[in-house]
Amino acid sequence: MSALTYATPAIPEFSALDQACVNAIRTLAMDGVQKANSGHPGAPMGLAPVAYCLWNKILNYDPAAPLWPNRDRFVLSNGHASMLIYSLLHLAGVQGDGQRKPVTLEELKKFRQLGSVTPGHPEHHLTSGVETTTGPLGQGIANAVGMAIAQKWIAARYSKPGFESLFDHHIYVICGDGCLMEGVASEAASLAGHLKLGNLCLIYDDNSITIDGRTSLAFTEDVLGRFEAYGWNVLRETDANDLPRLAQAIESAKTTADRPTIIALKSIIAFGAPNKQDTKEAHGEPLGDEEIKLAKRFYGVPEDQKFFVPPDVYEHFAAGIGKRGAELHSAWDAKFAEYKGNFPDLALQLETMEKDELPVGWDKEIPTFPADAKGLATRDSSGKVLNAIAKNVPWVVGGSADLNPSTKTKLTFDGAGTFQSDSPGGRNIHFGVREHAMGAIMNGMALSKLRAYGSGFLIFSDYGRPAFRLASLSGIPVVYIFTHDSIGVGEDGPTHQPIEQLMSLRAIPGVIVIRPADANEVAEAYRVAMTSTHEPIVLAMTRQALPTLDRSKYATASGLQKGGYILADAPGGKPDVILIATGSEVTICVDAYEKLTAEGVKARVVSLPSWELFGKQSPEYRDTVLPPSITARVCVEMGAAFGWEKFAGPRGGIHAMHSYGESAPLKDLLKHFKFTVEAIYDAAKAQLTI
Ligand SMILES: Cc1ncc(C[n+]2csc(CCOP(=O)(O)OP(=O)(O)O)c2C)c(N)n1
Ligand SMILES: [Mg+2]
Repeated sequence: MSALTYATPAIPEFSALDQACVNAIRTLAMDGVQKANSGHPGAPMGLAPVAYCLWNKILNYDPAAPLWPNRDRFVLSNGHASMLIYSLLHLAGVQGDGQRKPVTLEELKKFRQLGSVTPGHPEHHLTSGVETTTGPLGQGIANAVGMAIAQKWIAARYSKPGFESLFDHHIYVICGDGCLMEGVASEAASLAGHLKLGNLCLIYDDNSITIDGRTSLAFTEDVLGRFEAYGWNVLRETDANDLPRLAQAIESAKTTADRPTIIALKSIIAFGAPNKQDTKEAHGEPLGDEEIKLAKRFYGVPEDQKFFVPPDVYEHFAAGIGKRGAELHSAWDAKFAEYKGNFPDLALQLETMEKDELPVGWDKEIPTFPADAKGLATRDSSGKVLNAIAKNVPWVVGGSADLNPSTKTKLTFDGAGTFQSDSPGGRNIHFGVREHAMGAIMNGMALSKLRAYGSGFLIFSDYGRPAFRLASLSGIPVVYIFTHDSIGVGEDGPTHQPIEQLMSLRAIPGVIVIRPADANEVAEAYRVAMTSTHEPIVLAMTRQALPTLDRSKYATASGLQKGGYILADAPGGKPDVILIATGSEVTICVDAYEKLTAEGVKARVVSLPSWELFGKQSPEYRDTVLPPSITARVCVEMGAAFGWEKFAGPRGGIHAMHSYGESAPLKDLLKHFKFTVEAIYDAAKAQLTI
């Protein structure tokens, strides 16, 4: 298992100055945590040598241009060691990128303070050079797998003979025991092994300690054996302070192209702090002034200076990663200009992708669906619209967690292909039954500029929720297509019938949930999804067929763009009662409306496919759709009632689910749970008598 010798071409040389750089990382971390009076000093101290080696000797990264597309990616999956990445970003001189600010010495002193770019855990949207938001353990590993997939995909699609160097970056991740205990990491590592992602290198801080104490308390399996079984290249390193050896190990990982590599590093938490090293006390709390002095004495650096960086340390980083990165970047620019001359269309695609824009004509094939009483399931119209868009947006790449035939998300046009190790340009990804990793991998793909989508049953969105939350927090526009969106699932029964899922997704700040009522609302929902640049989108689709509404009779589906709109109205726009619904319940309301109207009752139907989009409209618009003076209302959704009070108001009724579903044919369920035209009609009439 362990590779004892490495055959690498050039082993970097190391000097006392290199050691000074390592110590600067350590002391900045100790001082930052101490000043904040909170945080984790131990991991950065143990990991400083390997992180230093990687950054200053190996990483192809231009600190002056943190968004350079072919940069090597660095992910700190054990985000609690955030002072490690902040110190590296600072010492390497990583600049702001136009949107996000750099980590200055002042920012290091503001570690964990309001408004700083050095929050408790690294946040992608705040800090220049932070490739992904980490902290919830395990996520970073799965993000990195997504980045590795993206690199392979972009290289396969865009590389041309003689231009391989434009697309050859690597993905490096540091993680700890905690990350490797988490299921999401196992899911992602399993897929990475299957896909033979040789561009991925995981450095495992195998320090045998977590917050509760030794890993012997709860983590005793053969971790590396597991990775071998996944098909990874496994290297074991025992001396976390042997700089040349660490560099060799990383170089060896880099040259192993046929599978991902894990380097297990036996490090010592809080190395150098005499009373705290190798103890759980090095975790989650500052070392204390006295212990910091002792550690600084051990490292041979000034004991009484805080946030001290010897000037030649900055210079050494500039001469290492700085010089290397600048040279590589300018060579890349020249090469890309040549590429652009030879392949202008491909270059334009890459530039459009980098800018988070869409190609001209991206929506030209989105269909309009004719009125049809029988209609089709929104999962089916979704599949058609997705394909129509993906055909014209070459970097739409995604798949499902083993439910392609059900979610209808397969890209079926010529040349779409399947992403596998021998076909890395394929656009259909088989994530396997791994919803959590799918979400986190999608985040990594999107951070590398692919328009990533993933799909499954709405009920299993629960399995991916931590990744959705991080997508939203960090502003990543991934698209989830969740089908089987209600008890309308039918015979599969309550284990497969979502109840609280819609509401719980709506509860994640920043996520836009859209539940279209018919095929034309589906088309509009995809327009919203594709033009989102910073918000994750959830599309909730039915398994069962829904009529395609006659838009010459009812309002046009473009109203979806506003989240909610008047679909059918009372004469003169003066209703006495409003029926409000989403998705499959909209047609039930339309039928109830027709019945009420035939009797002379003045009713209105509001289709409310997206609470979040509706919430973004002006109060005037919202009041036009739902006038506060009209308190007779019936809200209808085959999901949890929780939350609907917002639209029902103090007097309105809520027609929703108050229990789990049942296993039965759809028509029996609709009757049993009273999602019928008659029941809604009755509820509306009852409202008029209150
Ligand atoms: C999903 C998740 N659960 C719990 C935590 C809280 N937490 C932060 S660090 C940590 C222990 C991590 O141990 P390890 O990865 O070995 O880091 P080390 O102690 O070696 O630095 C825990 C449980 C978290 N950040 N994420
Ligand atoms: Mg540990």
